[in-house]
Amino acid sequence: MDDQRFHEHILSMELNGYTVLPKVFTEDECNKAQIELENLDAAGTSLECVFNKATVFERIYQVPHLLRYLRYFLGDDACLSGAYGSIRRAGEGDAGLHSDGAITGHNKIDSMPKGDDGIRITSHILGLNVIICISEFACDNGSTHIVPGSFRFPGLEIPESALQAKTVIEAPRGSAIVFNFNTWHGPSANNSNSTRYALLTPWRRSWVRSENDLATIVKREVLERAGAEGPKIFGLSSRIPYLEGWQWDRERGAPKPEWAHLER
Ligand SMILES: O=C(O)CCC(=O)C(=O)O
Ligand SMILES: [Fe+2]
Repeated sequence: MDDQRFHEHILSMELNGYTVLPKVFTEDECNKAQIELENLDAAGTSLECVFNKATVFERIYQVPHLLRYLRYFLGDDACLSGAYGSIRRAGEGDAGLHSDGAITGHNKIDSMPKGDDGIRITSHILGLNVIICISEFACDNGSTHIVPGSFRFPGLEIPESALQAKTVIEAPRGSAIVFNFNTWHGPSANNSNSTRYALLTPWRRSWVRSENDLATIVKREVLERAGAEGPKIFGLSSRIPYLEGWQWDRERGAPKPEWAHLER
């Protein structure tokens, strides 16, 4: 992606709280991902942490223009926070709107001190959600709907009047919808005859609590294939030491070799 296009996508995030990045997955990767999602579903396997479940899902953190974009807003050590497969079958309904972070922290009622007066943190982008469209997202097949600009709303409830501004995002197969996790969004009704396939891959600043402790969950061979970027992406290099600081290798997120016997 050239610099001009890149900066157009930056502006779109700043103004609207979302953008659609093209060509994140190829046609071939979409075909493979769709088959793998159906296989997992047929086997009754959960669709969480999919990077551990088929190599095509490792692409979610390997696409240079996507990574550049995420790091522009979240920092060079931005972390993957979760990785879910999504299958929305024909006839599934409109799931309404929400903003993310209500379970992990910044938009969780229990975590909001009285002193904040019900005002959530909207001044900076603390997390981005990335929905990789394994199917085309059309206006009638359960695509993500969103209220543009709603990441600025200060409260934990969306104002009633804003609901009229809800729009369905249309996005080509292989593209990624990237949005500020404070933006109000949700899956719309699938009124088509086909299934909507997607990968839901939220990212966070390294010091914001993730949805899963991926540093612990990621399989060793998956981490190895992620190469030099792996420890940042899976949050090893931002891990809280479980030993004293002098015993800890911060970059690897593990005890120093002489304390390897204390590895948990
Ligand atoms: O499936 C969708 O369209 C929305 C998913 C969503 O809300 C999320 O990933 O946080
Ligand atoms: Fe969401």
